[in-house]
Amino acid sequence: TDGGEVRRHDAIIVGAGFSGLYQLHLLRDRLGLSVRVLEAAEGIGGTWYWNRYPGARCDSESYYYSYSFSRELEDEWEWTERYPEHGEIRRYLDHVADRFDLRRDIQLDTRVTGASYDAAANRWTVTTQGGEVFEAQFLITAVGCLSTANVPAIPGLERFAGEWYHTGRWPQDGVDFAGKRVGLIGTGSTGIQATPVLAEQAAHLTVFQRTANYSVPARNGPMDAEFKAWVRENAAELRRKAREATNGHPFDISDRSALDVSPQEREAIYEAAWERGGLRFRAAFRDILLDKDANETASEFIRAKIRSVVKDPATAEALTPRDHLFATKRPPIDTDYFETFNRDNVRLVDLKAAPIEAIVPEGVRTRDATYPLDILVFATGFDALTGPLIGLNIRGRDGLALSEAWAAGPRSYLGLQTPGFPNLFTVTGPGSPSVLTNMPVAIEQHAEWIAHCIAHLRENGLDRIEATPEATEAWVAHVNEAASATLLPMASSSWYLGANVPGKPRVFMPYAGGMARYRSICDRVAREGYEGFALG
Ligand code: NA7
Repeated sequence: TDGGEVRRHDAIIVGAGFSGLYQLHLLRDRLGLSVRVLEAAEGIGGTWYWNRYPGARCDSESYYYSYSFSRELEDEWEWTERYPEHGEIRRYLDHVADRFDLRRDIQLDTRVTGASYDAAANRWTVTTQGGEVFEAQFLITAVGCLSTANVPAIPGLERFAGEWYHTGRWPQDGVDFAGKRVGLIGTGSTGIQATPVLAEQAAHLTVFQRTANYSVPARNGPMDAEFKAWVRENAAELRRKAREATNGHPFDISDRSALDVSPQEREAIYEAAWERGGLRFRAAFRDILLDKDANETASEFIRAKIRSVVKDPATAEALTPRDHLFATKRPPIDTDYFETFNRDNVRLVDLKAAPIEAIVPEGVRTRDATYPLDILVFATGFDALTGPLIGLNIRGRDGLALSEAWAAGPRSYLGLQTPGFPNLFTVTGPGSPSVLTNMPVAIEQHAEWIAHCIAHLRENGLDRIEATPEATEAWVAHVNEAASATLLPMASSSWYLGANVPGKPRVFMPYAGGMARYRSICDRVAREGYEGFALG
């Protein structure tokens, strides 16, 4: 503030999405701490505040992409569709904020620009764009994993005469595509969700594809009365399954190998999985992400589906993924994605055949053509996991910058703490299973672990917790080993590896050992007096 006033709290939480809301509730209402949440956006919702592009919805199913900590909350909220749309998720989070009276401790429109640790005082000083200064013993980042937009540096963008948008920073009031020639760059989960909706809304859509992708039908639809009743009856069991699952989803993964069945049986199993749709397609066999030959059967099944849906053979061929195996990059799910390329007003441009050279005032120029456009949409992803954290300009002991500590890739203990940064907790940080999991399950586990940890410190008259370098080295090695036990590191261009951002170190960032295993490791660490952490 102008008067140089410093606001003091026990804890500062950065971000008011799924993580920040629950962390506030736990620290304030269960532990009785003084807490302030600082949020850059003008509303609650975190990632879901910004992702409002046409077709934006969650790939986890609504009845388990939600909090499980309050039975009453669960009972009073009704989802309308199998997969929640962005607006419905925001309404849910707004409801949570009201219901638990969270808003009075959340400061919106407040972008954190720096945070530094003073060892003598054992305090974090947090500064904001508006010039405010906060001090707290604990700093908790709840900034999401896919929240720093990646807009590729294509020459000429500043001279584009039309409008352009990144999907992860979508205007609050939406964009009017009626009558427009629209270009979409990117065919990850986002581009694949947006394509069919843009094709409906725009006069013409050009999809610029660098890498063809696999996608499985979501089979979205309304939650009918029968399904709602089934969810209510089985709520406790579904939550238990989600908590105990390797990926935070309450469905069973088959215990059969794709290679142990006859080709006919395999085809029938994949057909049934294709009909059920969504992320559970992967559950058809246990070894799709573990064995290359097993995976190839799933990859080939989807390639055949693409050929059977897309009528123009050249377009079908260009849409057929060959550079990576199914689900080694985050697998999209869709509503009529491949079907959309049968429309008269949709064109696919294969950038492997002719890369983008520049953006020109009238549109996008590739090596062999110029495509005139009124609106350009970047569905080009995010500086995942580390981007939002490094963007906070965090400095720990002796002025050590997080960007320096992580110069060769993120190094955390359990994804929760980094040596040199005492009392800093990173919810769903790199090294945690977050992005490989149904996110709310990972978030609840992290927020609860952090709350227990802070309670432990206070009960024992301790002020400080910091990951040791040795435990961190061991965890980084374990994260690598867990990834290597799967096919995931094989997709050399995935954002799991940081490969989508030029100059970013190539390190497999999430923990691929499974949510259940991760949870038991975290529980054991806590039980054994916070093994691997120095307490003081
Ligand atoms: P992704 O999955 O990172 O996808 C980004 C897409 O944009 C992908 O197809 C990229 O092609 C493409 N891309 C990125 N940069 C360029 C340039 N310079 N030129 C052309 N094409 C480019 O991001 P999403 O937003 O779809 O999904 C992120 C996560 O959000 C998703 O996994 C869910 O967890 C939710 P590439 O494959 O790199 O060749």
